[in-house]
Amino acid sequence: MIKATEHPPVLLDIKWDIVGKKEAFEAALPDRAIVLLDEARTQNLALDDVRYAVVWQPEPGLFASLPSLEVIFSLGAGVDHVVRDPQLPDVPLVRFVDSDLTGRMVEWVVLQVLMHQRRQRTYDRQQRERNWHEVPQPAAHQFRVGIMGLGTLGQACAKVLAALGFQVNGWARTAKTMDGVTSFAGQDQLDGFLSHTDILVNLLPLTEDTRGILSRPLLEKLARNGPFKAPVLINAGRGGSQVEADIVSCLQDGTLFGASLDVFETEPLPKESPLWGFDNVIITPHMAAVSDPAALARHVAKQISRYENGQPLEHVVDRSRGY
Ligand code: NDP
Ligand code: OXD
Repeated sequence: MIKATEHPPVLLDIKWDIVGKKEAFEAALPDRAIVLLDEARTQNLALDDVRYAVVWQPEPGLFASLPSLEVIFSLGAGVDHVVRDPQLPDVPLVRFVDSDLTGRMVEWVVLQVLMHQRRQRTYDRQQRERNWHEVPQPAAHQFRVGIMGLGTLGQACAKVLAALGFQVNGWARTAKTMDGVTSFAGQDQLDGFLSHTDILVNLLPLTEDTRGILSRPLLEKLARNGPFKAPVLINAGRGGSQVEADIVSCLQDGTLFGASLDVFETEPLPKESPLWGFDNVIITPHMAAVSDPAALARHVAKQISRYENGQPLEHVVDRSRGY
């Protein structure tokens, strides 16, 4: 039986890295039962009175088995893993927006930009070879960083990169006004944005419009007159936006100078992927910005409190746009 409390229980369907998550939710929501889906299944608990579910990659059809569901919370900023359910009920879907997550993404993106700009991979190799050799070092202001997706995360990265002296451009569906950042918007301005980009950072959500967008035709439109004479691709958005066969061939034929990839078409990245083998490709295991359990639990508790007190929920996904 689910522990009886005055308040409806919260269901956690978090498949990976469960450590500490249930405890964090119990601390943030001390007056209600926190139920893990796996526990509910093994103990045959009825989920009829679950009104809130916090999910990561829920199995299709899960929501249809929760008759009292009122709000869905995504464990992450992205919601592609939720909206793909054909039986998704018509209830608000709240994504995770939080300064902790944003800060982590800024760290990862800035680190990757600097790793390429400062030629760190070359120095790593030279260190292994005990080789004392300085390579040409263009300054930040000589690079044009183009950020695709100028939302919560893209804007935060843009600010820090601009403060470091990079020329920063951003592309989104709608135009933005940001100090020190040139805004490009919509399909009409995509080619202009790409032709002014030496380092491309993808922070787009995965939707039907952005699936497969990082393909050879797009990569060939990036600038080839920057400091490295070929562009760098950095992707922390979603693997579904990249066509990995194209990225591999662009790395092989010099269309791309290098890449940093945190997300992949298939995760974990299969051992046989050629992407593992490039000197100037940095691979990380979808960890650019992990959701801190305590920050996530505080966010969910705050939104439940707003909802139950008649205030509007924040960070609700626009289902027609898919993000
Ligand atoms: P936001 O919703 O705040 O921003 C999305 C941005 O993408 C907006 O600027 C939006 O434009 C733009 N956009 C969406 N669709 C299009 C399109 N078709 N054409 C042009 N621009 C488009 O999302 P966040 O910044 O919070 O997060 C972005 C993504 O980052 C997440 O969806 C997730 O996939 C990924 N992510 C990855 C993590 C990791 O660890 N690797 C961690 C967290 C997030 P507009 O502003 O005009 O609406
Ligand atoms: C997210 C992620 O969407 O971690 O937050 O990928």
